[in-house]
Amino acid sequence: MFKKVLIANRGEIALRVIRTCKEMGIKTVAVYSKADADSLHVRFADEAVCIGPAASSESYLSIPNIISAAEITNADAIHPGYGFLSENSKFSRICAEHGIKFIGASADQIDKMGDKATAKETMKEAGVPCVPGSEGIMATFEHAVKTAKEIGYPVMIKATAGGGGKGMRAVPSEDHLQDAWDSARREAAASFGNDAMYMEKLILEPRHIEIQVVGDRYGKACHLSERDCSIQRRHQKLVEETPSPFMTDKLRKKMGNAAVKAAEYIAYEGAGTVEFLVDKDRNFYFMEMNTRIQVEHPITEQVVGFDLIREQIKVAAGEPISGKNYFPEMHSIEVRINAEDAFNDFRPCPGKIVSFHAPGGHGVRLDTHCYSGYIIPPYYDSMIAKLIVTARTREESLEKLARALDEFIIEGIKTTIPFHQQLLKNEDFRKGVYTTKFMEDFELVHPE
Ligand code: MV4
Repeated sequence: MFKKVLIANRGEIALRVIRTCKEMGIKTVAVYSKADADSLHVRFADEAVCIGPAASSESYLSIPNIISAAEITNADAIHPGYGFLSENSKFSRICAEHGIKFIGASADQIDKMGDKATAKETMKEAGVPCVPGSEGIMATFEHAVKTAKEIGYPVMIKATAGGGGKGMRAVPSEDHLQDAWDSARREAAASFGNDAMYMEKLILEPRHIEIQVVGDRYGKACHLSERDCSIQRRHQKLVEETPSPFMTDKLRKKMGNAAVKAAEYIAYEGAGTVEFLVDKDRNFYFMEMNTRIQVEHPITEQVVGFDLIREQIKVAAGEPISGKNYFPEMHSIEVRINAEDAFNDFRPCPGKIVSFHAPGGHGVRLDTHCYSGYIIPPYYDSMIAKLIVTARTREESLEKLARALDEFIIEGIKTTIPFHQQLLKNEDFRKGVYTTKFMEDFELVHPE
């Protein structure tokens, strides 16, 4: 087992990893930017190294600075958390070259899944259901016209370097194809320096349902059931829950088996997530595979009863997995509390938290790095807490969530708590009837 793990991240996930390391008797090293000197991850780690100025590009994204910090402190592994360098194949490779275990996917696996057209072709080979579409990249506009004719409109063109919605266009008919093609390529070139495109049949009003998987270095993988992440706004998830209100036992088995097949086909090592689109008839299609621990992992931990960070560390250290799949026995829901003004287009609101009181009680978990007096810096993302509630049924979870949101006090900045309180009153949400289109139609009432 590792003796010392460096956490190449900040905020709640850095704290989350430190907590598990402590429980496992592993020493921890925090890294921090000048803007994060007063952060709790710095305080709770055994050692802390300043790795640069506030800008992420010169601190949390600086590979030389982080590798130096690991070498100076003699860390034998690095946990990258989510975001930042967690899916950076160059970083994974450099860690390996320095004899530091990267607690995440290998460089090859990151590259394979990071290029979406390659990922899709790989999954087709593995026998995982995929949306009908082009075979790999379309080199020319003429090729796109021909492919769209074959699969039938509406279609979607997607940047192979994309993900998170950038370089992606829904195309209702042929007369829109030229504009969509030009603008998607321009956006992809500007965002990723890669304008290669592939095409799929457009799935109307899909649900986003993902399967958590864990694989070991002996080629074995298992799944830990699903998370429904359909409540999103501009590709930012707002709420996640498990089980999905749309799930059936039969579909869970099918999707779980497909996700395990996906992971085993690429000999996936570590914790990963296979994302699917699910249509109204419960057909499911591979969308992307995330080769990192995700923000919403706690709801899975709550319903299957184990610590996913511990699993990541164990498989990274070479332990085999049990090979058993896990099915939820409880219901868990997470809401992301962001420092944003929900009534002003979710505009970020960094600043000082004057007063902070965390909700608690039975079935309530709060993953956060915030406290009274903490100043949220403007340089990083605006998520400040994850409120996770768990109960025997969805109805009880919703009751608990309303109660926990009511006792959550954050003063000094605007947060998305009022948004979540209104969401909980929405009839469709309460019934569990929602798709990825939900937020487009949701009308927030401005408080007077
Ligand atoms: C789609 C789709 C409909 N049909 N693909 C959005 C992010 C990127 N990872 C894939 N996405 C989508 N791909 C086909 N063939 C609809 C979306 C989509 C979406 C997916 C999941 C969650 C929210 C979404 C919001 C808009 C569009």
